[in-house]
Amino acid sequence: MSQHAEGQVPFELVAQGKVREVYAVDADRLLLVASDRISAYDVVLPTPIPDKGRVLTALSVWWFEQLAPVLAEHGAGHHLLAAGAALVDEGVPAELAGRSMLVRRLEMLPVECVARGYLSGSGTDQYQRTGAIVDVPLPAGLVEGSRLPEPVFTPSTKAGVGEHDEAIPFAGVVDAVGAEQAEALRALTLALYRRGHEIAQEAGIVLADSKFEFGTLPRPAGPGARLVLGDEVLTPDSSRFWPATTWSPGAAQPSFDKQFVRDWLTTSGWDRVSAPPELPEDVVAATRDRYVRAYEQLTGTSFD
Ligand code: Q0N
Repeated sequence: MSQHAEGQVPFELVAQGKVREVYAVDADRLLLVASDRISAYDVVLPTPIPDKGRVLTALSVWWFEQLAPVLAEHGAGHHLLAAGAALVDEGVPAELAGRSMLVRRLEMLPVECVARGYLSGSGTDQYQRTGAIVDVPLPAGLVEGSRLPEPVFTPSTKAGVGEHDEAIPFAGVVDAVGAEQAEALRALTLALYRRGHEIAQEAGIVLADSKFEFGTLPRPAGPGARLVLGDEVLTPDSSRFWPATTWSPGAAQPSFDKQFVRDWLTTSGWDRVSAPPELPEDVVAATRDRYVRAYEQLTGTSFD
């Protein structure tokens, strides 16, 4: 099981994340390749999770289909052109095709569009300090894991590799993309989150929050350009998935996918500074099972 796609892809690497790579196919198209790598506590672990890249790719593809009506209602689109076995015809090696998406090349907007329906993580930290998430005030009495009265748009800057995204006020989005585009991003982000939450809830998963990235098509560009949803969507790597059965505000919620990894790392003696240890095979197997279950629970179809 190879973790890195580099060297197997007959295209130029144009961007790289902790667990994914982006390749240039031609002037109009990119290939997004998801690896089997997993990160925890901000570092990539040395042990791959078999099939993670294929599961998250299949899940993103499924979500793009589910969300297409929401996008259309907002006069927007998504970047997905093709995925999976169909990509072999495009020159993608068969070993990579299942964890790859062929997408339209966009001009990406320089903001991360975050929607939160529950208080968690950095949102809780900010709330405890200020009663708000940047410029979005929240009612008193919320705790880690609380459902918010309404989902909120809490955009952030795109951090470089090794840095953390920094929450910004809505005015920062206006500065970056203009008032009209900023309003459209907020409305679309919240609409996508609401629909995603509704679908996940039916499958017994709490979609606590999610991060979306948007771009515009290079040609029409300028103010009022049509928004296009990019990146991966509503995967456990871009969103917090919690099991609905154990949701209980007041303490950290168990992660649907990564809890076995976090629990094992916590008891392993790893100091979170040194190189992380290899995961034992039972933790790998249980984690793979969680990704497959997330896919199967959400889509109602088996993963093969
Ligand atoms: C792009 N990123 C940052 C994969 C995702 N459709 C697109 N057109 C042009 N650029 C991009 C996309 C997309 N998606 C987005 N980098 C390039 C997010 N990356 C980080 C690494 O993993």
